Amino acid sequence: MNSTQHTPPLPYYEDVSPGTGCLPPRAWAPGSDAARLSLGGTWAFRLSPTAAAEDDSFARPGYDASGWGEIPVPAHWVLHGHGAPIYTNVNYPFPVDPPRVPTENPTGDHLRVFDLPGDWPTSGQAVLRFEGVESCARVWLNGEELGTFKGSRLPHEFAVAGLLKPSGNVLAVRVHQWSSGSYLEDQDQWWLPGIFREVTLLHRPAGSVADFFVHASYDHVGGTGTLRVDAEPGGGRVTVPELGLDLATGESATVAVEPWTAETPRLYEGTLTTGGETVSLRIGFRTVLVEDGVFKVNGHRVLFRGVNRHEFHPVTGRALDLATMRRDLELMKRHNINAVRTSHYPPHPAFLDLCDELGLWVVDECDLETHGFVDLDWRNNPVDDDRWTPALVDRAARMVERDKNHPSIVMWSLGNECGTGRGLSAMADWIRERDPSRVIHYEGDLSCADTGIYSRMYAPHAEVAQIGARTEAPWGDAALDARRRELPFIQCEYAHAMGNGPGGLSEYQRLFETHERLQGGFVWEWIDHGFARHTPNGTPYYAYGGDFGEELHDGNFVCDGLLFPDRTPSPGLIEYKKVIEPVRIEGDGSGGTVRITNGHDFTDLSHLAFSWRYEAEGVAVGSGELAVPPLAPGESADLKLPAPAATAPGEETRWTVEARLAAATAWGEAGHVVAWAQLPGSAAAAPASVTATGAPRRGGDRIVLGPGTFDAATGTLTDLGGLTLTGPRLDLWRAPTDNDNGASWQPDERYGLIWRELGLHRLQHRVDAVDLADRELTVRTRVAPAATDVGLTAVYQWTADGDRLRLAVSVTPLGEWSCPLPRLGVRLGVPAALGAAEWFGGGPGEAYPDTRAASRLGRWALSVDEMQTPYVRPQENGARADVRWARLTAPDGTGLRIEGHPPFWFTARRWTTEQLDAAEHTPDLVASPDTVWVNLDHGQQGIGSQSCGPGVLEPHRLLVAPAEFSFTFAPLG
Ligand code: IPT
Repeated sequence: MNSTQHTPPLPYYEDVSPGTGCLPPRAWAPGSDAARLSLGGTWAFRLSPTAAAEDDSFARPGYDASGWGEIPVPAHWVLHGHGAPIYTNVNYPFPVDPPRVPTENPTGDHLRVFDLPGDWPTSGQAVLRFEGVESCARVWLNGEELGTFKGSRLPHEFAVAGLLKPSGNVLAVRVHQWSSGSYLEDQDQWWLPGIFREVTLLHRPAGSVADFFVHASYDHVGGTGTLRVDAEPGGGRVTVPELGLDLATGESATVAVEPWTAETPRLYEGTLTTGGETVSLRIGFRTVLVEDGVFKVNGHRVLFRGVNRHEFHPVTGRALDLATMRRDLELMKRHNINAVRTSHYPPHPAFLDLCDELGLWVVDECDLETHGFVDLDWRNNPVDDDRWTPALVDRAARMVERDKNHPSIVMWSLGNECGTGRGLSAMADWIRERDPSRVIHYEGDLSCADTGIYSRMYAPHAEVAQIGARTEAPWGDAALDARRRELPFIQCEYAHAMGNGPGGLSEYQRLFETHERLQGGFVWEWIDHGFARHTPNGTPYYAYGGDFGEELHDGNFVCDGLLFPDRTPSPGLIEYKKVIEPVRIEGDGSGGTVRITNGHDFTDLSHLAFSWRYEAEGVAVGSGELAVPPLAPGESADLKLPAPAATAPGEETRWTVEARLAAATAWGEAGHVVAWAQLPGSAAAAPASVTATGAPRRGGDRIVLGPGTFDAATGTLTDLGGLTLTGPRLDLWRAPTDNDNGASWQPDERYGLIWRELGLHRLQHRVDAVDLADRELTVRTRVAPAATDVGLTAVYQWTADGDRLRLAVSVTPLGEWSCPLPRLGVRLGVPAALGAAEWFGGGPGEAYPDTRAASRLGRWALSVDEMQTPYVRPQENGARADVRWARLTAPDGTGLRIEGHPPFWFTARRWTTEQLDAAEHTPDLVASPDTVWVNLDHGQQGIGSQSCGPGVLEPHRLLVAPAEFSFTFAPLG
């Protein structure tokens, strides 16, 4: 520590100790029959600008707080009109001088007067429990100081029996936003001070359970479970009626059981009874171990289809209600997610109960991150300074002791992004000693000296492939390198879901399914942390970093989830669901067979019902059930599809095969689609060509060709059969996505910046010739940005038959291009009345070259407004893949039909790309009263994951090359 200018001792909120006066940590026991009193509700509240602005007289009984404000508990005061949230990712929002914090240290005094219920037991002890307070609390009851604590997302308890009165108890809590603990809580999220989890008074009867540890293992060979419940004090009894068990604490028994897995979350109800208390137990039998370099549960390799979950609600921040927690888990299960890393702190304990119940593998992570030291070359990093070790071990112990009885937890994670240090080893040693039954995880130390699994974040595909083959480049000490090479591998973070994306999921999944060592990963992250706000005129939007006047912030990097802030699934989640589906349905349509493979780790397929549909031009012409045998995990079967129904010649057909839940589960309704695939049927006949029958005629400043009218000087289409158009012309620009822009630490290929630098958002179109020939109109142009000699020639060749216009575009690059293009196609404007879209192609949601697994060929109808994806920071969105034809119509049926040869990317929006690019929040997007802007693209650049991870894989880059594509336009109505 390099702190200067202070005379010890430091005040409690700045000293490195974890606190004073707290009881030892113990197991979370929601199922206790001992009396409890919730102290949640409305408290008196006063905010001070510094830690010492007010004395502690408010804690004394009789203090008059009538002049104070109010605050709900649990809550963050910055979300209740007192101060404001701050968002920083890596940076500490205060000078780094551990363990000192700024003098300006918002301090919230909380006051609550409560009575004991009439039936509150008079004997025994009582405990005051805090589930979570950010970041440091000092607590008094009836004027007596109980102590202080840090460790925001960890529980703390005080013994209070002697202080309680039947009525008029005064509970006073002083909370400091900044403390030495803040140095250990530099997670990438909003800084949100307050008492944000419950406060409860717990009766502790004489002879109650001080702590208990359920050991419930599973022997997959014998099919038996072994149960032993250790408790303090001893002498209690454990019953599990369903298993006929009645044991003394500390005694073990082995009986036939059904194991707990994330796929089959089998829990047995039990009780632990001591002289004074009965605690209900929910016991799941399972055994976790690393064997032969593979992470196994119950003897089987597990593949993590995971997400990183921060606790977040767009209104209440990290004060989450039970319904929101359950909603998160239902959404995960419905999207085939089977694992959650509790980034980067232990979640509300009830969340883990729900994980046990619904079935998720959990990596429980300690409340620890010191990332802000990275730019200081890790100088004074608390995890490498022995003075902090007690605080670190205290955090580990509070996590493990609270959460140790959850079968869902299979790994303990020491924390996130702390560099390396002896403090981490001390935590790992403590955990290993206390609970050897789980694997220890930490990503930040490549040596893996303290861990049982090799974990990385955002490793590129090629490197993951090497790791899968255990041929990664050697690193560090030879013995440790050899040890690490024997470990299983996960990506604790990958596929950065910021804005549009992530791209490249399919390629990762293929690797995970190929190499035994690669046991999946956890997408970063579950939900966008955008706060619900309104503009002055009442338009809702989501706020991100910088929107609260923070002087240092990281903008919309806080919005990088698979869910929008309101928990609507983003296209990224739909894509992830498809990519990780636990059943593979494959076939090329030839031979009328489909191959079904069970990709579950534990269950057979008997819980799924399979069906097929045969579609012509996106319209079902036949459907039925498909009998699939109850394949065991890893097994495949080739099944015959019925003879296809006859369809009209030239119609494009597809098989769609779906696997649905046969019966409702705790998280999904019967019929919920778990997996699906499309198999090709017959291909479309060659497109009906437009026989050029019309001849272009020039008249004044107009040229008329078939149903089209063109500007004679520029060759631009201005009218089609009475529809006023802003004619199609070459377009290369897209509003850069967060993944296009890339992260500041990405050295190159930040194409969003490169494109802008090159000027692709300000292309100039020089018209070189407007040539009329016998049956065609040819417009030759050179398209290029100012100040450079690179560009493209675009030749537009127009032909017409009676009522259709065909446009063939031919593009030739000029000069030395050094980057791929954002998009390549044409943009046109159509009347704003054409607000309804229908298309035959990929849908229903958006897709890009490397995010298109979930796009299915069909006939889709959405309004233009519904085609927009409301990324919190507006950016390119809404393209539909593989579109054969699209119609845009007005309510009166007039409109435009567009057919593409080859199929195209279809985008329609009520603002221009330039407006989309300029927007910072969704209300900045103002619909044009005149125009719907339509992009018809021959190519799109992939999305990648470069807002934190690797960029677009080679095959998904839109390289600059000669291209030819065509569209047929027909007026409707
Ligand atoms: C990684 C962090 O662990 C995570 O908390 C989050 O910040 C994520 O990045 C980006 O959203 S660290 C990164 C520098 C690799």
